Amino acid sequence: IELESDLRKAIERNELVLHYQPQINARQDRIIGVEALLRWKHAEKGLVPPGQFIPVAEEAGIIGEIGEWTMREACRQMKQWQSQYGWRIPVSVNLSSQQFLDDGLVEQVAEILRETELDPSYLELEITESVMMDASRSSPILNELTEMGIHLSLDDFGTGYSSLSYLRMFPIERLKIDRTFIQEITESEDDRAIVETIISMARHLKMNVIAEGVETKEQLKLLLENGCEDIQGYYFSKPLPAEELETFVQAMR
Ligand code: G
Ligand code: G
Ligand code: NA
Ligand code: MN
Repeated sequence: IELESDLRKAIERNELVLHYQPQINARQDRIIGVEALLRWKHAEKGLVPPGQFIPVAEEAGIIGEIGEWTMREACRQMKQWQSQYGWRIPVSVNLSSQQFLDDGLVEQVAEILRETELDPSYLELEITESVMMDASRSSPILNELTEMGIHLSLDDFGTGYSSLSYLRMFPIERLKIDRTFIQEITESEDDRAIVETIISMARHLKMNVIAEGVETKEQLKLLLENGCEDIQGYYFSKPLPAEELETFVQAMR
């Protein structure tokens, strides 16, 4: 309850910040995007992890407001990087499935893009399988977003309960293999089989695929051998404050 009332004030108190985790094409050693990840710098409690406060925000019905702030800030920051450094990489923003229940998500995204002057092709929205399960609601929204020129990826892929047939029904361009499958990929034959199957399926469906939570050289090697070149994980970098991401990107080029 305390967390909830504090969270309501977090935006106006400027306590929310975004960190950015690089996404790397490991074959070309090139940065292909960044994922914006929300952080809350609570005045007394210090850094509160999103795993703790996002569920609170969802239950309290304020995830919409927080999500709007996040999207605006990510777009503003990416536009600034483009103007200042000429970066040409997209930013990925996580969407809570609750943000689909509010009317006006499409208009909100359009408004933010107009306001920040970010080209829609530099925005990727990450949805989860739960969004696709409410197909009659989500389908038109996802189609409209795609028609605006925004990209869609499916986050935490493999952990939900959705049917694979949804992959054909929705304009999803990229699968993000959940890090729980990557974690033991070198020890567990089962996990390796699952990951190989996801990569192969993505290829056949002409979708992009990225592995999340890659931490070791051995994991990276296995993924490359199986044709997954796009990598997000501590092996390359943890999520970084904006300034540190600038240093990271300059060092890579
Ligand atoms: O960055 P970290 O591993 O601490 O994130 C924990 C969880 O919080 C992840 O599941 C991530 O998707 C979620 N998360 C982080 N930032 C956002 C955000 O801006 N919006 C939503 N809906 N979830 C987020
Ligand atoms: O649910 P989602 O995929 O949005 O969550 C991304 C979260 O995963 C981020 O909070 C980020 O901090 C975390 N993460 C990213 N890379 C790694 C990694 O290599 N190992 C672990 N344990 N967590 C990671
Ligand atoms: Na994500
Ligand atoms: Mn994920």
